[in-house]
Amino acid sequence: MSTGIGARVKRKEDKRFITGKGKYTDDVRSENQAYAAFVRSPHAHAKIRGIDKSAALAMEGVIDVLDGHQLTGDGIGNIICGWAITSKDGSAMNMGAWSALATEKVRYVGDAAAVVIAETQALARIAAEAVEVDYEVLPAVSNAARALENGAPEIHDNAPGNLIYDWEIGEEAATDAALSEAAHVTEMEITNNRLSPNPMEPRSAVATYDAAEEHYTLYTTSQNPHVARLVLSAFYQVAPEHKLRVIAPDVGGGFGSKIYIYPEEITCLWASMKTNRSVKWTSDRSEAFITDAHGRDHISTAKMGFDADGRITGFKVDTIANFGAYMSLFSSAVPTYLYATLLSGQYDIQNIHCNVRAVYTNTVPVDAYRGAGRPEACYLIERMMETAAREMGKDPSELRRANFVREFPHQTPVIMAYDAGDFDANLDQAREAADVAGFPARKEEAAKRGKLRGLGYSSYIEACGIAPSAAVGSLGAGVGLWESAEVRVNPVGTIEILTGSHSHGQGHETTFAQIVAERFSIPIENVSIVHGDTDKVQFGMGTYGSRSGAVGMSAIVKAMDKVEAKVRKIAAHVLEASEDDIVIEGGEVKVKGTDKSMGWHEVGLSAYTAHNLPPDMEPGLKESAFYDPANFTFPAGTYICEVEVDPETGVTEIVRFTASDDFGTIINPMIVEGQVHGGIAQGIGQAMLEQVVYDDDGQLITGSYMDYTMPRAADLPFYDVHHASTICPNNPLGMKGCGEAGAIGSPPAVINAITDAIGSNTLAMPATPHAVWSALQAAQ
Ligand code: MCN
Repeated sequence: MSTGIGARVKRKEDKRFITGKGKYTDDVRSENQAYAAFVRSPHAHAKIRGIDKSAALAMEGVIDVLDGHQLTGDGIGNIICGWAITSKDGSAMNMGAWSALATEKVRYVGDAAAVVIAETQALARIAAEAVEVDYEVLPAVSNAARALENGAPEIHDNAPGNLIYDWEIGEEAATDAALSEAAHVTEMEITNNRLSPNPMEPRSAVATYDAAEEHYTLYTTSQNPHVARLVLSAFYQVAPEHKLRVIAPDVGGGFGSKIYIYPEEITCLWASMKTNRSVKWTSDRSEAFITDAHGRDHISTAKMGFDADGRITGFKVDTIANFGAYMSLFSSAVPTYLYATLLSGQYDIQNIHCNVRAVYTNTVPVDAYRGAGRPEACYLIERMMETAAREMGKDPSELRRANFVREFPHQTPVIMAYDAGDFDANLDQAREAADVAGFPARKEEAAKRGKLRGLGYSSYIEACGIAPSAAVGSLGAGVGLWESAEVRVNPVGTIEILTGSHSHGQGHETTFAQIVAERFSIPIENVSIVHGDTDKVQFGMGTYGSRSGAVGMSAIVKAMDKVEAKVRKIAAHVLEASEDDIVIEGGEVKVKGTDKSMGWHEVGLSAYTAHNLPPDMEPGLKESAFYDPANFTFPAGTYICEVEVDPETGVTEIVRFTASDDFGTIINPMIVEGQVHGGIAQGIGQAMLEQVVYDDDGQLITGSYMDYTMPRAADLPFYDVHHASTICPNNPLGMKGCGEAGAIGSPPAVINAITDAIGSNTLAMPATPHAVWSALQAAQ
């Protein structure tokens, strides 16, 4: 059975996961293990007048209680946002100081004022309750629009009016002119609900300081251990880079929330030095709700103009983005370069303008969550398209088709240059599979049963890969977004791949091995993937933005090119042939058209024995490469959702969900389908169930699964997933990312379907039964 590109190889890593043998951060137990518990603010906004540690310190087994003044006093730097955004007036963004432990003020419920280090986790938690923080409670604000109003409580001194930046993209005057001349203008106010990421494994950190070596080791639930090490040393001065090893072992999901460097890791590292103990902290679910970066939370108004033929003439958007109490690592890029640059959707729109105001509120920091900016853009465009079609009395799929980009490369007015795609093919395939032609009959039949049936489309495009480095650098990114790989062929011919990507559910140990096994014609069992350890892997930018396929695997291909070149030289020398005549197939390295050959393992052995190598060749067979892509990749597709609503209760069932995606070359269709399923599940969660709710004073109402509704199997339909691919011209495998597409494309399809069913367009996410029922009542 083939295990190469296109094969549905079962995930190699699943043996250890499904037998309970995965090794996660919380499984790490160091000698001398102590435990951290944070003293978290119950107030959304308060001054710290003082901290009384005496009762906690008096408890037997409490090692120390540390506070923010001690942390900053030891020179630990503030947490930073790594992407500089410049406001339209040329001013720099207003980044408020964020100390891992608060010093003067706490700014959200959950902000840590101190940490207890104790012999057991239970004791640390009990002692944290005994730490008395004297708070002077201040007025708070949780809603981003309200935070911009005159007189709203100000959260950071250097951010007047709570404004972080006021940024724009596109031509405003030209867009206004296009809208004023339009035959039809669709206007909407659209909110994108705030979400909590909820990976299966909560965050955790185990920090160990070795005083003799002046060296730190950090096990952490990270999607990008090298970036963590870089930021921890370069910006937070926790330890010099060469004295800090960061290991992200098995990580049970992240969805973006484990990209960032949080206060807890910084504090554990510093506390391990202070106490000379190994310090472990593991979040529980309640703590995750008040500390893991949230996602989305946009309030937008949008206008889309059309000519008499239904061609879009202009698109204008004004967005307020809630950033929470502090600027997290990538937060500034999310509602700007990952959002507004995608506002052209799949459509040829000549005039686009988008204004974004980023705002502080007394809530958990907001950053990238599966899709990061692109779901917000897609939701806006695709709700507008469906609404415009209804207003103009056009078929929603035909309105989309009338505006599709058909020539590539296509330069949008908002930076992105789409490289390849066939949007008609995805729409056709989805319509066919969803049996759109049979929908009227199904609707009629449902009506006989007293049910309202609706159908909604979403034709999404997204950008992943987030590169090239020079381009993102010019837009304000603090890091390059290339990837690295090392291919180590061992003397016996087995291969280890050291990659800077990090797998936390995406199946890299399988897909990465597939391309190597195919290239060198060896069994997939003979390839292992090494990732997640700064002492083992050369460097890496990690996994987010669905970049590991398009960027991480491209680095592997580049390194394999170098290995192959050396293999050819060795084989040509040993077999006395020309390099051009060497072929690698069937586990052998052969001379084309002859019976001369060497086993793959013999080439490996020759490279290491070095008894008979070409003159001047270095022994060994391992090569590394850094790959910096020429462009983003642009996955795209059409999703069609069909729902049935019970008008008596508002209960909505998704009866059919059809996807047609374009992910370029597909390495493993089974893994890709799994990614699409997971993404759609999260998109349906956003559309119908999930929402982080704060009250006006910044108290979190949805602090547990009693109030925050995660989708369960019974809430989800069977997915009908198809592919109609175009090859990405900008990477050697022709791949486009698939990890976020489902979460990006699905929410508007669901809401478009429900609003179609109930005949009312005033429905916001999440479309709970109560929301749907209320919208129905209002429409009657
Ligand atoms: N793949 C493929 N063919 C393609 C594209 C991808 O076979 N044309 C394979 C890749 O080789 C990889 C997987 O599909 O095994 C996902 O690849 P890619 O789209 O490059 O995404 P990444 O590996 O970079 O993963 C990141 C992406 C993101 S940004 C989020 S958020 C997300 C997601 O992946 N978080 C996840 N999927 C997740 N899945 C799990 N289980 N857990 C998470 O936290």
